[in-house]
Order: sequence, then C-alpha cells, then structure tokens
Amino acid sequence: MHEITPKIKKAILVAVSLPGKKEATESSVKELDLLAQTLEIEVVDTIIQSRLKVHNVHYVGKGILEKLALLVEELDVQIVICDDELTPSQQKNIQRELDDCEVLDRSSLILDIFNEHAKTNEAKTQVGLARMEYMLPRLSRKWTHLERQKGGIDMRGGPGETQIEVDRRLIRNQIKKLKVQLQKIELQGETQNKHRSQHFNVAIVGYTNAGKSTLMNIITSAEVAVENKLFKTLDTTIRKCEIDKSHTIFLSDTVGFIRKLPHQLVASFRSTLKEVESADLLLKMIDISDPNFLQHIKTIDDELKAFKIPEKNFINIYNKVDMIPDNLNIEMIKKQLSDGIFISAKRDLGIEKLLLEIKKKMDQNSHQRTIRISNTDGKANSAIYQFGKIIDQKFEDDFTEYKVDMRNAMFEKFSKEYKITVVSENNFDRS
Ligand SMILES: Nc1nc2c(ncn2[C@@H]2O[C@H](COP(=O)(O)OP(=O)(O)OP(=O)(O)O)[C@@H](O)[C@H]2O)c(=O)[nH]1
Ligand SMILES: [Mg+2]
Repeated sequence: MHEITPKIKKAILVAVSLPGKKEATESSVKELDLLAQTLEIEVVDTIIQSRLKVHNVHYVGKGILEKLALLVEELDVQIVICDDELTPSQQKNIQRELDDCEVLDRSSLILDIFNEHAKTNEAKTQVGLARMEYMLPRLSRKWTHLERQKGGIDMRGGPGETQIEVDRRLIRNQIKKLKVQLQKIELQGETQNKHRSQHFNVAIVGYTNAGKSTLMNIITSAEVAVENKLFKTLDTTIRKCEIDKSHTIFLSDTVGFIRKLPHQLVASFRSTLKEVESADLLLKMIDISDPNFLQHIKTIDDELKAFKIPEKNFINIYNKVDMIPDNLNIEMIKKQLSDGIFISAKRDLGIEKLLLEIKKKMDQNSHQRTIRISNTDGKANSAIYQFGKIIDQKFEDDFTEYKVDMRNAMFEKFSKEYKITVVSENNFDRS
C-alpha cells in the first residue's frame, strides 16, 4: 500500500513583547516553536512587536497585522500562531485580515498536543472537556480548526447564525456529558487508590520535557514512553519501588507544566494531579541544561499554587547535568539554585544519592511504634493493617501488641479514630 505523507504545514509565530519582558518573550516564543514542532508544524518566520500592552482589538497593532497578511501570502503560510491566548474577538478580527490562513494561539496548540497524546479514557475525557470549553466562545463560520480533527464536532454544512446557535447547544450538552463521565472515572480511580494510602507516596513534578519519565523508568523499570517532545506524558503512572528492605515507596510520574498553561486544562487535569496532591514527598525536577531553568522553577511553583497543591516536603532535582553547555559554569549555576541533587537520569548519574535522600525524608516522616489495642476492639485490630506496615505482633489475654511502621500523618488519623495505647515510639533506624 502506498502511504501519502501529509504535507507539513507552515506557520508564522506572532508575539507581543511588553516593557521589560524582552527576554521572557523571546524564550516564550522559542517554546512556542517547540510546541509547533511537536505538532509537526514548520515555523518559517517570527514577528515580535514591542508594545505597552496587547492590542485589544487585534492583539498586535494594525500596521503589523497588515505586514503579517502580506507575509502570509508571500511565504505561502497556512497557520499563524499567537503566543498568548487570544480573546474570541481578537481571533475573529485577525482571522478577517488573513482569509483562509488559520489563526491559532498558544492555548489551542497546547490543547492539540494534549489531544494527540491522550491515551487513556481519563486523559481523553479531560482533554475533550478542555477543548470544548475553549471552543464554545469561539464558534464561528470561520472556525475550521477543531472541527476537522478527530473527536471534534461536525459543524459542516450549516453556515449562518442559526447553525452556530445549534452548535453551541451541542457543545454545551457535550460539556455536561463529559463532566459526568469524568466524575465517574475519578470515583473509580479513588477506590483503586485507597490501598496505597498507608504507603509512602512520592510524586515527580516538573516542567514538560525535564526528564520525569526517564527518572521514573530508571528507578522503577516502568517503561513509560520517553521522547524529546512536549507533553509526552499525560496520564499518571504509579509504580511500587523497593529501595531497600525497609524503604518501599510508590512513585508517580505525571503530566508536566508549561508557562501559560490554558486554564481550561488546569481545571480538567486537576484529578490527574491528585497523586501530587496526596503525595508525602515531591521530587521537583528541573532541566538545568535549559537556559530558562529559573523561569521553569517559577512556573512549577506557580502551577503548584494554581492547582492548590499544599506546600509540602520536596527535594529539588537538577537533571541533565551531562548536557550543560560548555559556556556555562556548573558552579555559577549552583549559586543560583536552592539545595538539591544533581543528576543525569539518562546517564544514571547521581541516582544513588537521590535514593538516599528519599530514604532520609521517609525516615523523618514515619516512626516505628509499639502500640496496644484491646482485643475487644475488632475494628481497630483490623483497621491497623490499612494504616501501616506491621513488623511484629504479640497476642496477650486482653490486648494485642503491634510493632508497626506508620507514617506520622496516618498515625495521627489512626489515634484519633481508635482507642490505642502507645508503648514506645522510635525515630527510625531501618538499617
Ligand atoms: N542529555 C540528557 N537527556 C535527558 C536526560 N533525562 C532525560 N533526557 C531526555 O529528555 C527528553 C525528555 O525526557 P522525558 O523523560 O520524556 O521528559 P518528561 O519530563 O517526562 O517530559 P513530558 O512527559 O513530555 O512532560 C528525552 O529525549 C530524554 O531522553 C538527561 O539526564 N540527560
Ligand atoms: Mg513524561
């Protein structure tokens, strides 16, 4: 069979640089280029306009827009991508000037990548919901972008206002349905996750492409797909990992962060990040071979706040030490960073040190306790297995004495819920 290779689409990137934001804009545009590459769109030119603020009506000034229209024709470009989320009216106004050329923004690009990479039912539903919410205020006859893709709503054959109204209603119904579906999936997930609550849960968080899945694979042999693409991972993978006999963790790898993440995605991906929310320890992973690593750190912290993830125990991991450019001095880089572990997940450097640090954090977070529970209290005697790991157990006439390895948070819960007597409490010596 003969396969026809689809023609690669050409695009021009457009950005507005606000006062004092020249560098940030340039690096954001570089990232936009990477996002486009991930979708196999070829960027043939970039226009950055310095302005005091973004133009209300057409994002860039009228003169630049006219120049853009000429360039689109000259370079035979099919797509124009703006680096910020356009308001529906900005998008319509630009579109009017550019005829058949598609006008996209950063958010729609990210949504498309998520759509391509979504594998499981949960991720597909989350992305579907976010795309519908993005699309709803933007429906117009000119809107051809989403409808052509798989899963989009078929809007062909209905030009005119009435058809748009019908489409809006269809989309609203679809949104309702997806929300219900998502709730169901989340409920299933919660029941599956219950059994992990007595273990020490560690979550890797970080910028997209930082090397999170590579680290996951090297620690747990999980075989998560790794690629030099943005948002390769959307679904959370969780694996049990026995660091040594007395230190077993559950490690999770999940979706990465990026600057200006569309708010629709933030809302629908909340549940994917529940592992992060409930983790005992976060591994904050940063690619220090990327010149923008400081910006990445800020984004991670901002996103954790946006997802309302409570401040918690964390270890900074500085990855890709093997790839630091020659003109950068590692000592200079270290001066700009808070404490952390330097590793190369790909070359297996620094992993032992990282595991030691995780063990240390575990030991600070849990204690070995000897506790007694009355034999008449059947509920407590069976519940204790859900709260911690039983090391030893002695049956006496009136009570049972347990030596138990329990996380502090779980102990607090357990001792509130059940009547117990604590005989001793040790800081861990797990050796
Ligand atoms: N040189 C070098 N490359 C690395 C290292 N760790 C990861 N990579 C590469 O970086 C790219 C991204 O790695 P992933 O593990 O997929 O990154 P991720 O953080 O899971 O990315 P997303 O799932 O897309 O958010 C891949 O090409 C990896 O081979 C490292 O220590 N050194
Ligand atoms: Mg990944």
